[in-house]
Parts: sequence; structure tokens; C-alpha cells
Amino acid sequence: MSEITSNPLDAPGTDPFDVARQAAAQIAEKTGVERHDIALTLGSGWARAAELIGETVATIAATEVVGFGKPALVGHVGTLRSIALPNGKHALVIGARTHYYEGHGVRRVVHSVRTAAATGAQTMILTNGAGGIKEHWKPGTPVLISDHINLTADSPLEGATFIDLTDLYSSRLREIARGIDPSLDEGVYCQFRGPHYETPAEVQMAKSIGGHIVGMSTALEAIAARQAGMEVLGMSLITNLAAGIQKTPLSHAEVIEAGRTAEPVISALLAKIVEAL
Ligand code: 8IG
Repeated sequence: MSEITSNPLDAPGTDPFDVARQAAAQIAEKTGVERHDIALTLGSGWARAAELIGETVATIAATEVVGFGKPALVGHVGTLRSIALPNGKHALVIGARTHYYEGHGVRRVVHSVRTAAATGAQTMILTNGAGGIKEHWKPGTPVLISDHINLTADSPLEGATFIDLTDLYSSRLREIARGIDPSLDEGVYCQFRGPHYETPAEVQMAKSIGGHIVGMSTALEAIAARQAGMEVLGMSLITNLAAGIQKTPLSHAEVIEAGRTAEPVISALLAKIVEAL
């Protein structure tokens, strides 16, 4: 298939898992790697990890794979990369996140996760850039996601599909991560719809209901990963303190800058974690 003009995920009657299986078959064909063991979605600030975890076998444009759209944001690379790890395993690196705020529906948001599962991946590492509510977190701090609060009022599950989310962010994988860096703190990730940042009042609400991290991506993806049977590790790079927690207004430029500065450190950390899995 060459030009993909319409997305089959949007067509009525399509089974999104069929599209994910087709996408996985295309990835196997284009990369020459039959099966992947682990998948990583690299959010803002984390991209450099792809160079550190192993030998890149193949890089393909996400747009060549069925169900994937074009990336909406500069700094979000629209590629899928197959990497051979030193331990003989294969990692699929997804640099093509579709955000909920793009308005293409949840199927498109979680298609990369479902595709990763269809390639064989049993571990899903979800990373993002996010706002911090704990005041002692400095911009540039990586933290583990311990749980989430989904404030999108949406779900990737369709119909009467009941999925248990206890230990969604695997305590086993968090232990492994802390084995690499014992100073890693953790927190509850609140997914807002975005793309606007929160008001200070919304941040206070998030804090009072038990949230520590505010973001726009990971909760819906984690739910889909669990539905697909994967074990999930979630990590946020705190690029800014949440609105009202930091006294100055939030800016996308500040977020990008914090990501750039932290990138070498957190990418090396993530590479070590992947090696230890
Ligand atoms: I980077 O402060 C980043 N992403 N919702 N709030 C939300 N998402 C974010 C933020 C933030 N910073």
C-alpha cells in the first residue's frame, strides 16, 4: 500500500484490532523483524533514548503503516523504529503519538499501542512530558507513574468491555526502574483533555483528588495496553510545574527547553531500565 488517504479506523464497522494486526504485519515486512518483545512510546524529552538502547535495524515513516496519521506537533517524530537490544530482544520505538486533543477519536490515539501488542510486545513503556504538582519537583525531573486518574471522560474500550486496572502501572517494573535509580519519585498521573494547560483551580482539583502529575496523553494509552495484555511502565518528565504551582505562566517554549536539557540524562536512564527488563 502506498498513499493512505483515509484511515480505516474511522470507517464504521472496522475492528480496530484487525487494523492493528495489519499494521503489525506491515511493520514485520518493512523492518524484517518478525516479532518485537517490548515497545516504547517516546514523548517530549525522551526521544534520544532510541539511540541508546541498541542498534537501529530499520526506521519507517509511520504514515507508511495502516491506521497511523501524520504527527501534529513539531518535535513529535512520525517514525517507527525497530531496535535490536544487546540481550537479543527487539524493541519497537513509537515516535508517532496521536493525542486525544487532535480530535481524531480514541481509536487513533491507542492504535500505536494496539499495533505494538500485535507485533508481539508484552511490555509497553509509555513516556511523556508533563506538569508537576509536587512543589519540590524541579523541571527536568523524571518520575514514575504509579497510577492514573482519567479526566478525559472517554475510554479506548468499546462496548461492555470490563478491564481490571489494579496495578496498571506495574509495581514489578517500577521496582526494576528504582533498582537503576533509587532516587526516582512517583506520582499519580491525571490526564486532561488539553490542548490548553490547566487553570490553577483545575490543578488544585487534581491535587485534591490525589493527582501529582498533569498531562494529555498516557492514561488512555495505558488502558489500551492493559486491554491488550501488556505490562505497563509509565514515566513522566516533569518539564514544568503545573499552572499556579509555578508562579510564572506556562509556555510551550519552556517545556521544549526543559526537555532538551534533561534529554541526555533521562534517555540514558531509560536505556538502562530497558536493559534491566
Ligand atoms: I510538557 O502542565 C506538559 N504537558 N495537562 N499540563 C498538562 N499537560 C502538560 C503540561 C501541563 N506540561
